[in-house]
Amino acid sequence: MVVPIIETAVLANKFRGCMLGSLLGDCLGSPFEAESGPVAKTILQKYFDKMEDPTFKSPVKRYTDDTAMTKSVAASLAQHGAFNEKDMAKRFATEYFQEPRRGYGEAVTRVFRKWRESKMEDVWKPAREQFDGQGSAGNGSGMRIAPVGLFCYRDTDLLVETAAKVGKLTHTHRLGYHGGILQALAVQLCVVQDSKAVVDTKRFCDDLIEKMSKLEPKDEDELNSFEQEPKSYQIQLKLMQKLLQKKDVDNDEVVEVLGNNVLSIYSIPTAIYCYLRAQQPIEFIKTDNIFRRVIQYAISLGGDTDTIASMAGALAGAHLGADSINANILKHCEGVDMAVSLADELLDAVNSPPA
Ligand code: F2R
Ligand code: MG
Ligand code: MG
Repeated sequence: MVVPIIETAVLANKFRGCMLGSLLGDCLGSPFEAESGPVAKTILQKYFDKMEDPTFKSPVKRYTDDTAMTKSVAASLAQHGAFNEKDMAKRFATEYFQEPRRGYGEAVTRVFRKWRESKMEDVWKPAREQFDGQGSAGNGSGMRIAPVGLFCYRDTDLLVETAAKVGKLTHTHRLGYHGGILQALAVQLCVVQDSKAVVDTKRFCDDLIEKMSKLEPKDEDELNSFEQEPKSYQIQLKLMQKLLQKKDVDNDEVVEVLGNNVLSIYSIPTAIYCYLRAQQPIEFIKTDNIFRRVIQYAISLGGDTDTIASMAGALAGAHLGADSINANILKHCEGVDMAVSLADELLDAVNSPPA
């Protein structure tokens, strides 16, 4: 991919947009996480209208594990100027033991405990032992990966390598860490996308399909070798392209085709779809603000709402920049200053790599 030269101010706006998008999706989506069935569209419309109303007051919406882990990835990359497995693992564990009630996945906390018990002797081992040696295929790999897409936006090979390592610290199932790579690649595409230009959704998907084809097994048998989840990201991306071409796709169909649960394969392509679909008006979402539309649409699908909205929000923010976010919404979310600082620190690290 030929990376265009992006003005520093534009890039800073995109980095902040991405980190804020990830945070806002998490904070605004978490009250609806795991609700059975899709979220009522009228309730959601009122929820967002109120958040945008400058006179509306409500307790600050707390972020969850998605942001706690994103924070660690960003801080570690910014401080070391490169991936450092022990430092990142330590940050994940420290965050968890300080605030265990941020809604972490059930299995991933075993990794944190094993790191602590073994004093980080082998940081890779606990993840390999998850799910009887299968490894986790949860979307924890994708929910925290946005900083890698930012940090490596100029170098696709480094991005793939770094996202794989960040993922494999906790998620060694192919569909787990490949999902993280896919989301990081999508963030990269959004960073280099002109914020004023209309997104070519077909090209966006084709680009991701081509990159994933270099990583995913070629052999059908190997693709189907996992007992439970035989799909590939290339298949999901092709299904997404079909959905994007169709008129009047309702939420049930999106969930049926792409999924909305905690597994990477059934949520990371869904988040990318939400970002792409919401570039155009959506009948039940009354707003002209594309950033809001992406997050509101992602939450409307139900299921793993904090994580799908967080990943979709990271893409929207990386594309449109922090300027596109309504300042009143920001006031309702915990961690806004932290997200902005981390975005700035990441950009400094990108601009001044270690000698
Ligand atoms: N945990 C949650 N939500 C639960 C409800 C939270 C509630 N609001 C509260 O506060 O109490 N959300 C968070 O978890 C997801 C990310 O999870 P992660 O980091 O991937 O963790 P884990 O434990 O590795 O995987 C999650 C689940 O996926 C299934 N799974 C994974 N690999 C599997 C495999 N190989 N075979 C079968 N199942 C597998 C398991 O059910 C895991 O528990 C995000 O939604 C985040 O927001
Ligand atoms: Mg969460
Ligand atoms: Mg979640």
